[in-house]
Amino acid sequence: MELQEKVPVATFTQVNRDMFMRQICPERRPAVLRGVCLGPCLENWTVKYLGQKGGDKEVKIHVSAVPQMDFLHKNFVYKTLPFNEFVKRASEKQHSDFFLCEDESYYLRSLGEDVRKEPADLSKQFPELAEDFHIPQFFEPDQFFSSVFRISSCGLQLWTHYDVMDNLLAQVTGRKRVVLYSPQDALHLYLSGDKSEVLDIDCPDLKRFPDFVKAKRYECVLEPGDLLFIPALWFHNTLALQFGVGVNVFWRHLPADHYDKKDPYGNKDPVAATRALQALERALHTLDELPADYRDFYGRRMIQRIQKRMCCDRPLATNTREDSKTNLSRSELNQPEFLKM
Ligand SMILES: O=C(O)CCC(=O)C(=O)O
Repeated sequence: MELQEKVPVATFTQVNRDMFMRQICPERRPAVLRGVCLGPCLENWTVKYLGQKGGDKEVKIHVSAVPQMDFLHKNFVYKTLPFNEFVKRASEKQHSDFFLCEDESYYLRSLGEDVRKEPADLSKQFPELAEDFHIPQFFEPDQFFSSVFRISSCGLQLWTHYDVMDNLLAQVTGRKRVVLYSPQDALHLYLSGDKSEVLDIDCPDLKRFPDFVKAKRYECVLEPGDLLFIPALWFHNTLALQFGVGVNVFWRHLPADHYDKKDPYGNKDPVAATRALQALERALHTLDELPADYRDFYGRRMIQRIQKRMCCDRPLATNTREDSKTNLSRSELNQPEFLKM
């Protein structure tokens, strides 16, 4: 059986703004940054302290009976709890108060005040805790988009997805495994919107997802105090090895007008990409005017056109090995999965 290629994520120490801007960010590859000052949160953020300072502010959380959250079959429910009660429950394995079962798993992705309009901002939703967390100044203040609490029960696994902004994921307490896939492996991940349908990345169903083995698996384990740079469009899947508290900071690395203005989560595709995808849908709809064999033939010509354009239009700072992957082989081109995309 073909095995998935595995690569450790590069680790950097003593990173300052200059090094990040010159050496790390332009590479457009994930990187673990060790030893960056994150402030007193590293010592302070015990369960008790988080509960005291975060108080009983209501938070909307994901709760599931099993630790692997499945967005396809929605095996989780959204519930609301006071923040202090949520942190207590997320930190314990067995619960005396629960929604689904005694050993249910919890996950918080904090939201803005007006969930539909405002991105999450720790300094607004949790001002006292925000004082403890020093956002690394690796981008200009006007590029800042959001700061988001990521608090998970031990064992909680979040599905593989991408975001459209650059991201620093700070692991404040607890250890977390993160697996990442390059945007250039998008065709091997069986996407449904911004998420991969391959839920069990450690034991994938290769009958359903035979091309998944072709995706190169980048992996790291974040320790408390580590930052993970997740460049925009890189797919990531997280697994909390312990109860853990993280904060991720998104910033706009493209000019502001590329981003959808109504996007509190930072995961709507850039406006030009949305327009292009809509145009593709219209083009496919137009092909429906033709008989099946003509649709197939002109569909293939369209694929070829896109493929030629992609080969001339290579992303900056990718190595030749990865570049060779963007050139789809003839057999990949003939696969129905590709035709469906
Ligand atoms: O840390 C997590 O649980 C998920 C992080 C994530 O999805 C992100 O930073 O975009």
